[in-house]
Amino acid sequence: MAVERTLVFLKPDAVMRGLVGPILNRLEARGFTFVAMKLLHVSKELAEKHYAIHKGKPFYDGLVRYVQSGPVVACVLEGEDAIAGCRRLMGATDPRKGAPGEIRFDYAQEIGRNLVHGSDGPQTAATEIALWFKPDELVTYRRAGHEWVHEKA
Ligand code: D4T
Repeated sequence: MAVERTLVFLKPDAVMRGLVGPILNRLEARGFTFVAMKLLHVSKELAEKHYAIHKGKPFYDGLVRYVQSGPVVACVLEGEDAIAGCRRLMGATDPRKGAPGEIRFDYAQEIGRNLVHGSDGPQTAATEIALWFKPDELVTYRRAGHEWVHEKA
């Protein structure tokens, strides 16, 4: 299984509702490593670039407004199968269609307020990491206890 990096950001509802700690804890507790993290207001330009694939869809304008409606916490996480692994922790895009144990099901109720974003593939992850972070904002290190998460460390 490949070691991957993925772009995760906690949307304004996560920050405004005081859910940053609980959500980041789910990702951290599974054993993924934070390679970068920052709190920011998303500019219109960043919002439009990030969601360019959805331009023209009925939910696009609301989505671009939502992501700019308060601070977000953006992170890069690293680990084996981190892209799919983080998305599985987040759960169904529509919280109502998820299941208990998924971040979005446990803490959210609506697709337009679904708390968290995670890259959906290796190419998207590379593009999104480059869009959100400068290379010198990425910090490489090995978490203590790596061998207690990975048998072949
Ligand atoms: P993100 O990109 O936020 O991690 O979500 P997903 O990867 O799980 O889902 P997506 O790209 O299909 O949707 C992006 C974003 O748009 C919102 N959305 C989506 C919405 O508000 N209404 C909708 O009908 C859809 C399909 C939620 C996530």
